[in-house]
Amino acid sequence: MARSWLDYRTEAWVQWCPGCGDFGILNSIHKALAELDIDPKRLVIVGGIGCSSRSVYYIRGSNVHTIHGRSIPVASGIKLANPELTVIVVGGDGDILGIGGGHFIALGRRNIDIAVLIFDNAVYGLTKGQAGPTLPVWVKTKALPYPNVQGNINPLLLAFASGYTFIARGYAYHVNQLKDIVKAAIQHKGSAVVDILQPCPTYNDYMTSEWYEKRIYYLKDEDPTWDPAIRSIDEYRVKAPRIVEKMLEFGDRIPLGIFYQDLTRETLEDRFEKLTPGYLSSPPAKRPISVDSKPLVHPFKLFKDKVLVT
Ligand SMILES: Cc1ncc(C[n+]2csc(CCOP(=O)(O)OP(=O)(O)O)c2C)c(N)n1
Ligand SMILES: [Mg+2]
Repeated sequence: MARSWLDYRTEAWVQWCPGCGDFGILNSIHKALAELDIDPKRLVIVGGIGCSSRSVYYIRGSNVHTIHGRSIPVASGIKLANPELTVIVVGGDGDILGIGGGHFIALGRRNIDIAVLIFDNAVYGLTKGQAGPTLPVWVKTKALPYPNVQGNINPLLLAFASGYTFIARGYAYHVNQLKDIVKAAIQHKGSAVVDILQPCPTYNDYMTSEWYEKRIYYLKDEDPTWDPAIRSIDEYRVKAPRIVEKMLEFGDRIPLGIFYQDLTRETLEDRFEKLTPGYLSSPPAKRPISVDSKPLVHPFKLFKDKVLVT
């Protein structure tokens, strides 16, 4: 029998403030996983540190709660060790774009088949509301003693420049539309990013649900012919200027939906297969590590020449 979204919930008590956008995002992930009928045993959700990263406890899977900003390298190692797993990164704007910014860029360059879901509330929620990397300059939220003096990152353009092959934006309280975007990100073969606009009713009293709901609209509603797919370099040349124009739009109007999906680029897994044929059918996680209780790789011999073993 197909799984329902209820099957992806866990027993853990959800520790978020009333009205937090994280609830909507969590629900859309549950629903996306159910519609894709993903086996929780083959699902790995990796989170960093932050309110949003706690989602790893609220979704059934073989999940990992890592340290601040390091969810992407941990997820990359898991996916490369066993490419059959569905690997999803969850975390906040601070975790993924601030302290983890270098790793975020590296994943785009690699194009590993991982979906990154940014819970973007523009503040450091867990540590009581400091300015996050997506908070616009001169905005003064209630937790800041002075207005924000730093400029903000545009996550979509950063992803585009880094080489992500699927780039989208969703809104936390539009659960069903977000569910469809998350589903497409998981199904995409390559590095996918979804920037999810998320009100933080406790600390961000500027980007509230009213603020967002006055501004957001869907690319497809404005232009029913909108098609983010890139199937050739010629299609890229024709579509890229309009895609970048839409990515730049963030003010009185904020577009949502799938901006870009490059179907032409190979993944790192494909490149590994070219370099070492057999990698995909026999990835590291499936190789024997011992025969007759004797390890095939002896850790001391492995490190013999290194300073690690004296
Ligand atoms: C190395 C390190 N530096 C700083 C912190 C403190 N810290 C914990 S969570 C966090 C930021 C959380 O913001 P975000 O990632 O946007 O998640 P949110 O809570 O808003 O969902 C910070 C700075 C930490 N845990 N580890
Ligand atoms: Mg945040």
